[in-house]
Amino acid sequence: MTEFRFRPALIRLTSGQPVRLLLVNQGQIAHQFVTDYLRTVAVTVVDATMHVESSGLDIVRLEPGAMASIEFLPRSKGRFPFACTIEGHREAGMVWVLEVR
Ligand SMILES: [Cu+2]
Repeated sequence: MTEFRFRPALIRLTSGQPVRLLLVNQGQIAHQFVTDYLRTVAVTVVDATMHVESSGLDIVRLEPGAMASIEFLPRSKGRFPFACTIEGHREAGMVWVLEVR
């Protein structure tokens, strides 16, 4: 994450294969996204201050310089768009797509 991009803007996963996404905010301000896809999926979140196993994840927010990993097993197939939900960031191009095949 940076101003105002997600890189890569497209992440391809295979259904049934566990993944770990490493998120890094390389920008100067906070960024976040709402994780509709993970709302009802078992997720492990690890960052500098916590290691949490959860039955679902609503939002990921990273302060500047922060890093977090999220581990989950993708099941639902399709193309799932995400955007930074801080005001104006989506409009500035801060979007990405999760593609699960
Ligand atoms: Cu943002």
